Amino acid sequence: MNNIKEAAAATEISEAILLNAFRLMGTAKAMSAIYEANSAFTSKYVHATSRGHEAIQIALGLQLGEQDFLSAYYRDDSILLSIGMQPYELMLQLMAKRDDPFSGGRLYYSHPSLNRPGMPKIPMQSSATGMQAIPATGVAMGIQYLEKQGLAVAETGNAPLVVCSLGDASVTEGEVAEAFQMAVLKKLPIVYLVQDNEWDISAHAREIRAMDASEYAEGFKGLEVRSIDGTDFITSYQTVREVFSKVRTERRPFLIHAKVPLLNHHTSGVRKEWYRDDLEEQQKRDPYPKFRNQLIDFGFSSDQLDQIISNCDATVQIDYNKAMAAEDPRPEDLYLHDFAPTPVTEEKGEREPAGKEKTVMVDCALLLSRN
Ligand SMILES: Cc1ncc(C[n+]2csc(CCOP(=O)(O)OP(=O)(O)O)c2C)c(N)n1
Ligand SMILES: [Mg+2]
Repeated sequence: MNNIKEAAAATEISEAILLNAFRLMGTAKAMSAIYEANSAFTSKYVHATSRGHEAIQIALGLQLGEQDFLSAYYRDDSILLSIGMQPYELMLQLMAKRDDPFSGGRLYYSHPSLNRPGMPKIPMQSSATGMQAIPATGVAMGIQYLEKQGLAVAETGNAPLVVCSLGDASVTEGEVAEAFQMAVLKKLPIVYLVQDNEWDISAHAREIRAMDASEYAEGFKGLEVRSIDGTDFITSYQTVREVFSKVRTERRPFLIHAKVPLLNHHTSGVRKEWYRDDLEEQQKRDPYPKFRNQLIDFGFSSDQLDQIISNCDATVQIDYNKAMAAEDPRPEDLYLHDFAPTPVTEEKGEREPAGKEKTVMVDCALLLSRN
């Protein structure tokens, strides 16, 4: 690749990032394909993949830093790959293996929790949809508290943010409304990423909601929205770059509404053919050929891209075999990782408001009801 075209340069996304994103997209696609090809084995372990959602997920994952916090949901395996997790590591969780880095083989695929240097921090994720919204918003409130108290001083322009990733259907939940409310009230440094594939397992958007996430967000004054084609890597990367930069400097919430197709089964527990009549139409929106064509237009050669894809396929096959052979949890592991030790064992610092007498919350409530 010597003469990358002006069109590519105009995106202000480097060649290295474009090719890395393509490699990640090829990896996610190869993982989905190998799980499907071995479904008699893999479907014993409930899992969902990001097939169809890869472009927005990779665009976002590549721009998270180690200062950030991520609440990813079960469909976010491309986000996990793009923060640097290896296919082998994700497969360890798929197959409930002992060395699964997220949960030691206890939780389903793509249920991450991570505190690893160089990567965003991931609080443990629930399988219950939408339940990440309030804790993730709480993390953003924690960041704001540390900044207000002068307990955390961030590098200018690179202050931490929280990403809370949600499916379109989960946004209809009350939990999510509460989280949005607090984010706009307190102007928290959080980005809600809503991946809108129009499906809520087998219920279509027209059966479960009267509006989409961007229309809904209009009711939350101060929640700025970007509604985009989440299958377009370039648009997705540029939107995430702009939004992250604003949140890192202006410290206020955003919502990115990314429209995507769902190209795989909802999870391994159901078959899309049973209830969907939009498969052909959604297939046309596959982000992978779209990105490949863009790269060809930019001047990358098809040989170079094909080479990347065959490396992805080979790596994924090797990792799959390695994960199959990895050790299962041992019975005694049941007693490990109950609670993480906390460094905070006593109260220090100034309570708010300063100088006031300490009062237990229940006493405050009793006092109120008496008066
Ligand atoms: C609180 C809760 N209700 C219902 C379910 C069952 N459930 C699992 S996934 C899902 C659909 C979620 O759709 P969406 O949020 O759009 O995400 P998608 O799977 O389409 O990416 C439902 C209803 C659940 N896990 N948790
Ligand atoms: Mg959905």
